[in-house]
Amino acid sequence: MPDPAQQSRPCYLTTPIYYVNDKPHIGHCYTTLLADIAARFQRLFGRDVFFLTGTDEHADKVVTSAAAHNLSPIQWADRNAAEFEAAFRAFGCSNDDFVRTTQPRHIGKVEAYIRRLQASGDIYLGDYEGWWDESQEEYLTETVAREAGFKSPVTGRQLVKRKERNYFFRLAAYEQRLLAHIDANPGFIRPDARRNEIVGRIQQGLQDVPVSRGIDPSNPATAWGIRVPGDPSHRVYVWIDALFNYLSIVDTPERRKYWPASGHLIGKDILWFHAAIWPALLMALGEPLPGCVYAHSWWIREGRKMSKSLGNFLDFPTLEAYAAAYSLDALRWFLATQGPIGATDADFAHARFVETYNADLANGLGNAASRVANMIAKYFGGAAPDPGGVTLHAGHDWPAIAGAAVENARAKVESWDLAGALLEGIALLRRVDGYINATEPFRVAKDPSRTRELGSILYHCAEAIRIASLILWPAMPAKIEDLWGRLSCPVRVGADSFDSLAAWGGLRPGARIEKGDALFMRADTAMPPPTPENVLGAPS
Ligand code: ME8
Repeated sequence: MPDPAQQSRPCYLTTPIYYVNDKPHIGHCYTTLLADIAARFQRLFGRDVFFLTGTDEHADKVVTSAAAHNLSPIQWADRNAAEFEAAFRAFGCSNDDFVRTTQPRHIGKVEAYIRRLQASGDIYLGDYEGWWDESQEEYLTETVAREAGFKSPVTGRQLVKRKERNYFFRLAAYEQRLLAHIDANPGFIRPDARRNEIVGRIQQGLQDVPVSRGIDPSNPATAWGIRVPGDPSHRVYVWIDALFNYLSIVDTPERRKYWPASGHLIGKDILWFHAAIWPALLMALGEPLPGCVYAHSWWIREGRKMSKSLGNFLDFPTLEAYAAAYSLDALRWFLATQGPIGATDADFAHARFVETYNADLANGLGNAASRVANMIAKYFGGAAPDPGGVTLHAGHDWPAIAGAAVENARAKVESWDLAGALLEGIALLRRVDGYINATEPFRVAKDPSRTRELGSILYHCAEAIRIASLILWPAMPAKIEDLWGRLSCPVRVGADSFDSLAAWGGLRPGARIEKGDALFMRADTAMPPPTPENVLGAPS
């Protein structure tokens, strides 16, 4: 059972805020989708959820790409932030707010945090010389730079030696407290492999980090950012500005209850900022720390790393083509269950997509739902039969089987195994298939003296499908809400108690069970991958 104290606390989930110099692609959609699924699970479980995503707008590369498009940075940011918002909406993401770091509500808070840190002495003015990674806009320590051959560990670009007068954050002072926190809270950095990486790096020793950039009055491009309070010749370094979004947006009287965040979902590229610098900043501000920083791995494509130089990023129009051809929920399902949620990368290969689609959705969920609805239509005129009066078949104690699936799913959500939680729903449907094969209701139907037994078998199937559907809903809300309509058991997420929804026996005997169209048509494995150009010819 989940911890009741934890369950009654509000739940706050975040994604990285994305740079607006880029267009949305599979990476952005994936992290936001995972957060959406976690948020939907928690709402279903009855928690008060706040789910935040947004855009990071004060980067130097935003100034550069705006200029290349003959736009001012804010015009360029407006245009691309709108694209991110639209993409996440099209992806069915249920975020409660969308932060942009150029919004006054964020800027005012960042200024206040910096002032507090200046007053406490955690931020001070000093000189810095170090290895600058231009592509990531970050300084690397001498050790890290040397180990990486003086090239960016992320992009491979040559590092440059740079010296500047800057404001610094006393990161070094937090070394022991950070290690103690990570040690005392094993779930703070996940998965485990990522925690070990961070602990190793902190143990190598921490240096204070620059948190501002100088403004060159002769170069207006250097003025893009939030001014350091009390010193108009400096702006807040984009990473510090960006990290503060997690706090600034809930730092209001109505939303304070959401802090500290339950989970920051991110990609592994930005773990250091989230698992070392951010918690140290929070310690310096006297704020409680988030429950978990979860860093997933990479999507690759057809076995190859995706990169801008290879030009093979799975972009949003291609994802839309998949959604148009196979349904949005099928795409969400594939990304959520076959993605790089753990410590290893995952391949977006078209053949793998079709295989998963057919196995889990067309032959799994779709087939189980239509088989059972068809038999209820044929033998019981479309009304849910009566469950009672028949001994359950050996090995098929349905209330126990369904109850275990629900509890396993709930425990997996709590330990951030979202893919594992969703797959509990599919495993339950496979049990339904196995039960149909074992009990052969189509044969039982031939013997009029066995009608009660037939009704009991089909009731148990339909009820197990209903319970499986609860576990599948966070990934496939539209298809599952359609299914709930067909089973005459609509769910008011958040308002209905999850325990009663998931309890065996929720399906009312006599309820109308509609056949409807196939939820998922079987896909032809020979069809080429959908693209924005060919999508009209794709299956279904
Ligand atoms: O880093 N596979 O923004 P960003 C999976 N603004 N996920 C991927 C991916 C891939 N191949 N490529 C990118 C920034 N991502 C900062 C963050 S937060 C305070 C500031 C995802 O636009 C992944 O979540 O470069 C990664 O962390 C994020 O995109 C980086 O987005």
